[in-house]
Amino acid sequence: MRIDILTVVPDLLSGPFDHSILKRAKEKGLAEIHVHNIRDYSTDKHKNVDDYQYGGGAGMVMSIQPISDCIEDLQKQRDYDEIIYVTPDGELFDQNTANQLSLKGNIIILCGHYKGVDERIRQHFVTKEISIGSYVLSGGELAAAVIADSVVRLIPGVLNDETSALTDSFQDGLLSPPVYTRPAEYKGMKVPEVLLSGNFKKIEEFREKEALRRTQERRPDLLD
Ligand code: 6GU
Repeated sequence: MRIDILTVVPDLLSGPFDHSILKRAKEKGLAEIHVHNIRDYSTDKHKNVDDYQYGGGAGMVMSIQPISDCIEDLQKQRDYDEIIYVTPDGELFDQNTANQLSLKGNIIILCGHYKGVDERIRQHFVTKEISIGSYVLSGGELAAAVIADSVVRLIPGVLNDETSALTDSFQDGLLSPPVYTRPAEYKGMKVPEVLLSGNFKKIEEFREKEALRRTQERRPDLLD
């Protein structure tokens, strides 16, 4: 899978993909992530990427020229399955969307800044608009990193057995049960007896019950 991220702040995306699971995905050749500076595509003499909005009002709008040139340049090199614009008014991102995106070959993620991008970009290029939650970030970069992380780890071969995505919270519609490691007792705090019992049927029952209890307590909306 190849992910191209378009941004005016590429520095914000230089760190997140160089560690642990995402790094391994790149090393194994399972995922490629390319970050493009939209400013490099500006034909403006000052390399501007934004301008005042028509009709007046506070806040700058990202201009159509550098973004459309960048997208068209990429499209000349390969076909894209999805051109995603990350924006607070997009559809809410969830595990289901992550699963779907992990099946794609090439995707573009466009990060907005300021008041957002010229609407014509959204109408003529963007195929999907995603928000990562009901709060406002100063730009789409952190949202793009969240999406790329959650999608890449689902690509077959990226995770090993220990980190298998199948037992993640949400993957079965439930939150994960609690986990413990050694020691069995620490300053009087004990690990639940059943987990030490070696009785795998009982252990599985405990985990299912706890996952359900947690979901009921914390995220009853997931059970609807
Ligand atoms: Cl995708 N972008 C911005 N700027 N803020 C957000 C968001 C995206 N998702 C939630 N808040």
